[in-house]
Amino acid sequence: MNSADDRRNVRAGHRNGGGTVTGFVHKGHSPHPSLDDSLEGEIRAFLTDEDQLHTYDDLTKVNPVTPTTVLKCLQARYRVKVFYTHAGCTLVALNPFQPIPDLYSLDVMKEYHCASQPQEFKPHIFIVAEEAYRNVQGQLEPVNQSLVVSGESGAGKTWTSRCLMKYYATVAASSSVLKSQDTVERIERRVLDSNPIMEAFGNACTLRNNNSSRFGKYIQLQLDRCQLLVGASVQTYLLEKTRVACQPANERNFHIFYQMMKGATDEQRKEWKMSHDQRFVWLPKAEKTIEEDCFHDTVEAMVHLGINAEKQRQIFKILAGILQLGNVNFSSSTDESQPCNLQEQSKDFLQRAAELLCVPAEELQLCLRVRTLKAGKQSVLKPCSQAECSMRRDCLAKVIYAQLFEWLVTFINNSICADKSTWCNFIGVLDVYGFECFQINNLEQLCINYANEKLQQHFVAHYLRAQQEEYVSEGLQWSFVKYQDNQSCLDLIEGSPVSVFSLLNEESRLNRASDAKTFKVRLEKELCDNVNISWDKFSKVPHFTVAHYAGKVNYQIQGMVEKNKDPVPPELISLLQKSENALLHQIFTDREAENMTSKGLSKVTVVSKFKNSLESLMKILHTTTPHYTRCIKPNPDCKPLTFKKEEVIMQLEACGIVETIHISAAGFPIRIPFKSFMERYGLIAKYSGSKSESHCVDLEALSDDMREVEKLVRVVLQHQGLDPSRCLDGEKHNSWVHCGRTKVFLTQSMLDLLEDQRKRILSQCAFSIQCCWLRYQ
Ligand code: AOV
Ligand code: MG
Repeated sequence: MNSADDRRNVRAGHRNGGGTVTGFVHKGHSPHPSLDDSLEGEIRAFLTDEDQLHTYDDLTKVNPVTPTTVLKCLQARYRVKVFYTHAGCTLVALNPFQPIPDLYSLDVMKEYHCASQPQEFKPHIFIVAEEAYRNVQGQLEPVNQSLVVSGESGAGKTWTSRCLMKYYATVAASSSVLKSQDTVERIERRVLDSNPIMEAFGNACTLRNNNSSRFGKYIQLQLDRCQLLVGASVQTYLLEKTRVACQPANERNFHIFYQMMKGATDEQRKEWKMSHDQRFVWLPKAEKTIEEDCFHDTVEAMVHLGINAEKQRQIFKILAGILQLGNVNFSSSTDESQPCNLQEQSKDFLQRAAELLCVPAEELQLCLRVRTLKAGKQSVLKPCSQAECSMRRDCLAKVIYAQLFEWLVTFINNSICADKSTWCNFIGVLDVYGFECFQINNLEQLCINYANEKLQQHFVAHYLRAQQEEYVSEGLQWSFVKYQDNQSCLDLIEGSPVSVFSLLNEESRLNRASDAKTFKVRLEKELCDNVNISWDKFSKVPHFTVAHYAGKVNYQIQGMVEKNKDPVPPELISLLQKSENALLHQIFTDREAENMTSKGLSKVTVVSKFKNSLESLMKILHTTTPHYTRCIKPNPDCKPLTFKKEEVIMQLEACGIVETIHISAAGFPIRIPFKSFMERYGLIAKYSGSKSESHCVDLEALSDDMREVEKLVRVVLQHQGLDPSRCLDGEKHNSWVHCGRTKVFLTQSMLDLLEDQRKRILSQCAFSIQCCWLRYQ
């Protein structure tokens, strides 16, 4: 593996956009390049230097920054197996689609963690991790951090989040794990073990990713005063539960079912009524071959988290019951007044499902075939059609699975969450399902893409817009970089008074037989002004097309309203409440479950619930300092080390990476209020020993005044033999520092310079005091 030296930047120069947007990272003494090196050196004729492309660690240094040059640079790096590249404030991570030996080893973690300046090392996800970790303590006050990992499906978000969690479980471990490979302490172990469980239950093989997350996740790693990891809490977002009962062509059900099928002992197989050759309708095989030998790991993780053997038995029996349910089919009834019957070959499956779910078989059958209508105090029984019966069967499976997943998340939280009194800050890691565009897209994709749209907006709002607006309000001369604002797309999806969501909710509330055509007509009529929506007039299937920031997606309207209502027949809930499986009984007797019946859900639709949960997430994100990692999927087929330009350029353009680089390259990533600036660096003016007139600043007399700050900055620059008129000028994009109205804006290089000088003065002072002391003695 590379040595530490090997990992250092090959190219001299500093990472310009490396700081955080708010707050700043303290850095120790660092040799800085001369001004001429770092400014002129960067304005190299980029395209004539093609054989050096792979050495550019930061895309902000590429010149000129265009989608093509950025693409070429990334491609050159990918070719030499360099997968991480800075893009100003963002880290770009290219998916190698094959394990890279030692890239994430303990030694590498140690190097990044122990480095006085990790930023000087080669770009790596551990730099982002370490930066956030150091930022938590903050120079001025502790700040919670968020690591936002984004990218399309299969780009590497979940992989990256796992790396981040492993990093913290190692460097912030309460024991000295850095010294030994073998164990991670209990809490760290448990936090990490939440991953395989949640992935087993919440991930599945899709056309785009063999291990696709079918839920969103925000995990907060809780740190105590000493920055040690003391616990964590997980918030999950909208599990794609439809998958349990309906898998898109060539996709699979959730991993856990396959793990059980493969990993069960003979005894378990007997208990779960699952023979080797049993075929389950809900367990389609995907074309791709997938490793599913993880049953043992999942169980082991469950044990670590405290899910005892009895609870595990209950969980697996429920899952086995769901599989049996999938093989239950109904024959069509000739007489409308009679419920349709179970198909002959389904009887055994229903019997077994009932046994595994511990509910009376007769009652289960009745629930699936007959609807109970309440008219006042009277109940009327109405037979269900064949289609209704199947819908009720699917609904039963979905509601059980979704509730089981919720229960697991709550259990995990109880097991890993630290007492509030023991932790004071957190680092949050966000890993949501990536942007998706299939041939047929449903409400699930609309929600997933909406979540990605929200994150993009957070990025744009927080970073791009905030940065530009702050320049303006602070009086910096700044030529605006145009960026794509996705507000109009969000307005289309979630806005008020009229949007796709509002119309969908209205349709759901009307409670009439859902008709795709009427919904389409309403959409067309009410949203015709929005440029982000369109319709193909000649298409036979009712659909609408949304122009997302990441591309256009066609959504099928059929079934959307019903999915949004997500009704659960109350008979099913009462049946499950009677279950003798203690776990099933418990999860359906909780108060939450009461809201699940059709009555309760008329108030809370799927999209309203999702919108609310995303809004609370956004609120949390806004209170933290964000760090963005953009995962890029270099080819659509998940082939190792294959770089398809068209695929990558689309992703770069979609996420506005070029605009980001422009702003970061030209900008001042570090901003410090005058007062804090003088408090920290005022001593430089006093002790720098420069003969320059401007250094005669009376420390006592310093106020939060721009002129004083400017004077100080001049002293620092002059002391370095640099020309202040060149470096201190907001109008020039290559200046190092600018004084705004209330804050000083700095490049990373300027911050290094200041820190460097401050440190030197402090050590000189310490030395003088020591001499005095010795003389005195
Ligand atoms: P995703 O989370 O972004 O998609 P994953 O993190 O699951 O994507 O990555 C997809 C696959 O790419 C993984 O299963 C790995 O095989 C491989 N991979 C990703 N990053 C790396 C890496 N750094 N080194 C080696 N292999 C990697 V989705 O969850 O579908 O949006 O909903
Ligand atoms: Mg994922």
